[in-house]
Amino acid sequence: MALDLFSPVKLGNIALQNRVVMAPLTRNRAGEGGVPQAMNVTYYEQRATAGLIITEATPISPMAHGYPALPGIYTDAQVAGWKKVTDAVHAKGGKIVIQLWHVGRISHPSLLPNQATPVAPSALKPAGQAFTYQGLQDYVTPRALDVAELAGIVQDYVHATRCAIAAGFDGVEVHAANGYLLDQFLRDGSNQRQDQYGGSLENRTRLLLEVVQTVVNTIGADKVGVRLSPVNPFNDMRDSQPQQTFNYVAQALNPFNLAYLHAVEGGIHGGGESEPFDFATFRQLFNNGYIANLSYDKARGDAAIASGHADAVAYGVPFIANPDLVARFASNASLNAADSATFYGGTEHGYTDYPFLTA
Ligand code: 8OZ
Repeated sequence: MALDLFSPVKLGNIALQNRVVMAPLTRNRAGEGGVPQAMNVTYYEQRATAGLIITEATPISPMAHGYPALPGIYTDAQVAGWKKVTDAVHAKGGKIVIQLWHVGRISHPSLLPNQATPVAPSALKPAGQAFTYQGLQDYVTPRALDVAELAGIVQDYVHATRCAIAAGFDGVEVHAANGYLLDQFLRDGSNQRQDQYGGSLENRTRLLLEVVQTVVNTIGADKVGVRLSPVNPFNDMRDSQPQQTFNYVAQALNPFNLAYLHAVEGGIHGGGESEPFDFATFRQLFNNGYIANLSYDKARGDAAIASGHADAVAYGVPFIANPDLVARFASNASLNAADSATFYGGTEHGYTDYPFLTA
């Protein structure tokens, strides 16, 4: 029989009971100090029947923040808060990895320690506005990171990975997508450095590979995934040759023998039209597990798995509105509609109160 969304699979060391993955979803509902709170535990626990939960993007340090009410993964209190999440998911038989995040230039001084200027590969101000506690405010021109500072950022990923292990996660996903720091280094629209971290593909990929290497050394390659978004223009991103750039990145990740590569296969968050891109070739260049994401429904998810394009499929908006998405797919039930007004920030409403199927 052909494989489908309900076939179990192992991604590295992570055994999934099905291939319906919960995509990382920013929800801006963490407690004081970036500590996951009770409603966050309930939210993830409700979705534990996913084959794998990828948490919301989670800052690895105070300088990695860029939006209100994000959780973090760098203090003891945050670890204790996340431990309640992983315990609840594991008690329901689920698997959960945490997405490690540094926003780079997609931030604002009001969100950073001592009103610091956001950091980036190059001092290029992104078009658009930051979501701050004072409302939307124009992005500022970021400060180009000095080469000597990069080792400190790599160390922040190591610290966050150690915190993730202490918090009981099944692995970590390195967020290198959607216009945040690692993606800002990869794409030449945001990286105009003249040193060994800019210019050639080898140089633009260097920081990502250094991060992946140290994270792999910390937790083991079979518990590490990487997320890329080759043609997502969101956050004022562009690359002059996306296919060449990201084919190179996919191949450069092969030697690590990672658990998986996770790809956003187009543009998201209303960033505009995405460039054409051959995701079939990109996927074939990567030797290990592949999670596909972007507007898949059940039929397209099954087809992507049956054809061998993907090993698993990540669903975002459907998981916001359907905690029991797996059961609904299994019984071909209709899906709850998602309320976009409650995606970012707020209370339990639009977060933990979407109805389950009734038996
Ligand atoms: C939507 C709003 C804020 C952040 C991403 C972490 O796109 C995000 C994000 C999405 O990866």
